[in-house]
Amino acid sequence: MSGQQLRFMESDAVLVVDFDDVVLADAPSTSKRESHVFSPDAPRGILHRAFSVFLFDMSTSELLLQKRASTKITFPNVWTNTCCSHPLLGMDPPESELEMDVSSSSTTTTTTGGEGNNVRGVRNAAVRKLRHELGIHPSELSRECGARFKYLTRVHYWAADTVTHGTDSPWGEHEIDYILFVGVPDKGRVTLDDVNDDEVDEVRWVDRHRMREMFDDDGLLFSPWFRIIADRWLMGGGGWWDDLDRTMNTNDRCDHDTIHRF
Ligand code: DMA
Ligand code: MN
Repeated sequence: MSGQQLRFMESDAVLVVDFDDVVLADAPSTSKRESHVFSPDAPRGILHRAFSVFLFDMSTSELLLQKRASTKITFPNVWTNTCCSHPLLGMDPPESELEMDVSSSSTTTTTTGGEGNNVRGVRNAAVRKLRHELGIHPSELSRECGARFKYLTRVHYWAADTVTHGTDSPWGEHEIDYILFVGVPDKGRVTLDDVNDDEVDEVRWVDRHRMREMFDDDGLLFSPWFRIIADRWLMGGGGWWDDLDRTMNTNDRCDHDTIHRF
C-alpha cells in the first residue's frame, strides 16, 4: 500500500447514511478508514454513500474497465468498472458532493432525451475522481464535447475484502452505491495518457463479448460490486448494455424509488 492511500484513509470524509440513504443528521461523515474497517464492534463497517461510473464509447458500445492498483488498501489488483469512489464532505464548496435533485417517481420522468434525476453531488464526485484516477479532464466530460451522464439506480451491498486479504480481512465495503453511466461519442475523445498509477494498474476498453471472455477467465479477479452489477444488469437481464442507446437516451431504466439490496 502507498503513503497517499494511507493519507486518504484519514482525510476522506465519507457520507454516513441510513438504510434509506439519508445522510445522518448528527454524524454526517466519518473517515474512510473507520467506515471500511470490519471489526467485532462493526462487523460490516459503517454504511456510507458511494458511486460506480461506467464509461462507454457510444459509437462501439465499449466499456472502459480498470484494474485497481496493487497500492490500493481495499480490493487491490481486481478488475472493475471505470471508476468508483465516494462523495465527500468538505470539498469546495463543502457540501458540493451532497447535492441532490431527484424525483421520487421514475415513471413521470420518462421523456426521451431527458437527463432524468440529477444527482449533482455524486456527479461532482465522479468528475473529480475520473480526473484523479484516470486523468480524464472535466472538459472531455462536458455536454459541449458530447458527453452524457445517466444516473440509473442504487445498490446496497456489503463485502469483506477476502479476495486479497483472506477470510480474516480487516477491510470491506458497506455502501449504497449510485450507478452512473457516462457516454462519450467515441473513445478518442477521452485522453488516457495520464492514468494515476497509485490508483490504477491497467485500463482496457471491452465490448460485451470480450467482457464475457474475461469473466470466464479463472485467472482474473473482479471486485464484488462489479460482479453484482454485471450479473444483475449488464450481462444478464435488464439490457442496460445490450441496448445502450435506450439506456442513455431515455429514462426507462432510471429508478430512484428502489434501493436494490444484495
Ligand atoms: C469505493 O471505491 C467505491 C465503491 C463503489 C467500491 P474506491 O475504494 O476505489 O474508492 P477510492 O478511489 O476513493 O479509494
Ligand atoms: Mn466504500
